[in-house]
Amino acid sequence: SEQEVMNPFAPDAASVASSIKYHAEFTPLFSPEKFELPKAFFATAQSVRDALIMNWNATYEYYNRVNVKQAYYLSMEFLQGRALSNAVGNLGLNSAYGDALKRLGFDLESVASQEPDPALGNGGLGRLASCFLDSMATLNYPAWGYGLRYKYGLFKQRITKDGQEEAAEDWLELSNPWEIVRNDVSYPIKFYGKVVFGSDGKKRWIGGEDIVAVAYDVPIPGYKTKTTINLRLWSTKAPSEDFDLSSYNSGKHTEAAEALFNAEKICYVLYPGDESREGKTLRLKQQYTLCSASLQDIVTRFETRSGGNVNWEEFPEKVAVQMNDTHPTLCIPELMRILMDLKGLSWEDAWKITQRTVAYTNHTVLPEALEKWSLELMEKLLPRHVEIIEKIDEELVRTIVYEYGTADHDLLKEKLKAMRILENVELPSAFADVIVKPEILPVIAKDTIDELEDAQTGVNKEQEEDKTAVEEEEVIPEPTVKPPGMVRMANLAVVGGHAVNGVAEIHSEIVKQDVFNDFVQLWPEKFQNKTNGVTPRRWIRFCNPYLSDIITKWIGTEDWVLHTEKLAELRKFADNEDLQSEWRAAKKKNKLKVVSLIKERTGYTVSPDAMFDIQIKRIHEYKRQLLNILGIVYRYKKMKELSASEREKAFVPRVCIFGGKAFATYVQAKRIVKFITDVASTINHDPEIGDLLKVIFVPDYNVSVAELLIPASELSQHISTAGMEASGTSNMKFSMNGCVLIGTLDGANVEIREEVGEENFFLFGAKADEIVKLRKERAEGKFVPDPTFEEVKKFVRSGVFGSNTYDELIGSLEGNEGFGRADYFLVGKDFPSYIECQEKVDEAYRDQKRWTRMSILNTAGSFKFSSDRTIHEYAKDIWNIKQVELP
Ligand code: DL6
Repeated sequence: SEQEVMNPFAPDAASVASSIKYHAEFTPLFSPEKFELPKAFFATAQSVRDALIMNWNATYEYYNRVNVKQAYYLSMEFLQGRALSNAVGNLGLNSAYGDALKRLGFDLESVASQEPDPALGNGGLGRLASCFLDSMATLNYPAWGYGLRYKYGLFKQRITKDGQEEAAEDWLELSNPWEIVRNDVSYPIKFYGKVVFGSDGKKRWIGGEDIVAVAYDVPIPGYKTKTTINLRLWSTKAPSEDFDLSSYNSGKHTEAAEALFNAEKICYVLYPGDESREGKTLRLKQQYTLCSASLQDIVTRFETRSGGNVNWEEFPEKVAVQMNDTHPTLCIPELMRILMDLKGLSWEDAWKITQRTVAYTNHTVLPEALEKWSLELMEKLLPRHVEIIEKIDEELVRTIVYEYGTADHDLLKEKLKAMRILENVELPSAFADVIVKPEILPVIAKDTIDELEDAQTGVNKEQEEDKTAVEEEEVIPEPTVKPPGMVRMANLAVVGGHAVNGVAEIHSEIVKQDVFNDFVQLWPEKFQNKTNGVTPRRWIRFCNPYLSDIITKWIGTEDWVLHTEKLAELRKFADNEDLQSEWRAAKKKNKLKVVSLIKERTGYTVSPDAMFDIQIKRIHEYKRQLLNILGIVYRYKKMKELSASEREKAFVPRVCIFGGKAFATYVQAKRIVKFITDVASTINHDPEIGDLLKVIFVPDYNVSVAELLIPASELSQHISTAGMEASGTSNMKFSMNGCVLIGTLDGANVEIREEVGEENFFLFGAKADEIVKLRKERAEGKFVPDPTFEEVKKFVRSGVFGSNTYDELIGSLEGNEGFGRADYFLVGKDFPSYIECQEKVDEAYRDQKRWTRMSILNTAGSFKFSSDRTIHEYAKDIWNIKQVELP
């Protein structure tokens, strides 16, 4: 390949083959007599890792030597996907490895398909983190990722006659060839215990439960660069002395190992069920482990790089910490604790340093997803951190009162209610100090003074007054249950960081106008937009080699992989018949691969000549898989009403493909999965319909499945209720791969449509600024459903998909008693415009020239959505780090 020609040090096939054979023999993991595919994968991966280790060490040494400012991306999720093809591709060693494996009797693709797909993430947020790592390495930014090494990834999904079933995903079963355990990099992590004053008058957190976090490093190679950065994942274990040998010897084997299990279980699973108190405690332990281990590591590196000359004020000039959502927000009190309690800094200095170091990305506006922790639980588990959070809250209250003290009482109350970090917690008693200094606060609202005084004395005047009234009237009041105190992590993240960003333009606007509007008024300069992106290496170059070759041929260079703006050059060939027929041929080859995947995973045979219409993402009501499947049901009903010849004339043949996991305890999402599979089994077995319509639910959707489906897609669905999808990233991947999108004006759809052109995007549905009004109308019974919607619901209830009448599912669209909010996601409202839009899709697809042009213009217009662009923006606007190329 072009790259191998450029790289005179690239090993040849013979030396690669001998390195693979060496590993098969000397680091085998399998018995010696056989050399089959699984062993070939491990030996190949180990051989690639050898090549990475040199660059990895060189990168680390260089950063140390020049003491660069480094960014650290902290995330509870990294959805890495398979690493072999990506590493071989980034190193430019495809032909060397391809040929070497051929000599050994294998082919690279089958060997690569042996790799377990590490699912240390849930969906878009984790996959974004992994795309970012690829871009950081590729662009030579000094940056690392920090996460947790979960023993079990996101569950394995099985589809049975009852719907989704979950099973443990033991991705480490055969070991992980990419990771290196650093036994010399471990940190103590403490839980519980108490806070005392040391003899020096400083606070000390003592006692409690101690565990150890150990570093497992994974190399992240950049594309066409030596830079290989690090993803450090923490695993937890008990200190070795915690194994109780005497209990063990006395036959109490389980008790003897209890401490070991308690420590190890912290990193067992991604997203442990957190309905129970135990589940919540475990999740909080996970979050704290990530923050504490990573910050201890970062601080140690800063000290080492400073030599004997540590100047803490320089910390933010050497370190940037990005918190991926609120999950790592404990970074803020943890950095404060380390700086004050362990390094002896004052509160003021520690606070300045912390704020300048840390930044926060918001990934959702769904109120139920904005994390809150019980204050009581946090106080038990992390007593010192709660003290620090209380003080941050107190300082925030001071700022709010100062800012709004002269305004009307209600406004001040509202601000305190919306902005405080602590919820349902009385105002800090220290406020009395402020109150008695009217020169600081010109006028303070009377209510606030009352509240502040009450907080001090523990008496509430209104209650006192009420009590008197009650006594007079001799009415016994209902006992009121005080809501529990909570810690609002998003508010803490906004207050403690120097930057807050949303992930698409429309989302960042909603963040500013709505979710954090009160904070925007105080600190407008903190708020930014960083539209997400995806790596063009994994998401076109490697997953779609057929299309990549065509792009390279027509643009005349492979540079577009690094400079995606070159994709725009395809625009001028959009109507060229030669390009069009090559383009269609590539799509067809990718579709054929999916035909095999579908056969293998579901047993169904589908036609590669039908339109491939795909919706793959987590199953969630706001993403509206229900709208898609009801649209399919409607289509099916219309087909059944026609004669065979009319049917064929009226409809474009389609294979409608779904993929995605429903969170194990999300009942409604699981109902949707069940409904899709029920509809599929009726339609797919209907002999009258044949290839005109097939519905496929691909089980166990993951990154590797996406890498097959996206290149084969022709239409993809991004149909969330407007305002609810922060960005979406699969929309970007589809568009890059020449897929036309049908969608609402939501998340990154808005920007994609702008870039690819309105005529190359199928738009429907209500707009974000109409949603509140529409919901209100819906709730007040003013909504008149379209007859098509009534018709489709009636059809579902008629028993055509089995005996189930789907009362809960269809009921949720109607707000019947017991079925929750009336169609909160506005499926009924958007249904007619969705159906109409789907008719336009059919019409466009019938004209293959027009469709291919739309497809080419999607790829050409997708260049903005490279994560390289996003990472340049973070580096410049938030992290203030510079590209450093290795000598
Ligand atoms: O920013 C990455 C990704 C967005 O593309 C999705 O729109 C958004 O839903 C997702 N957010 C989360 C956060 N948790 N929740 N819910 O996964 O982030």
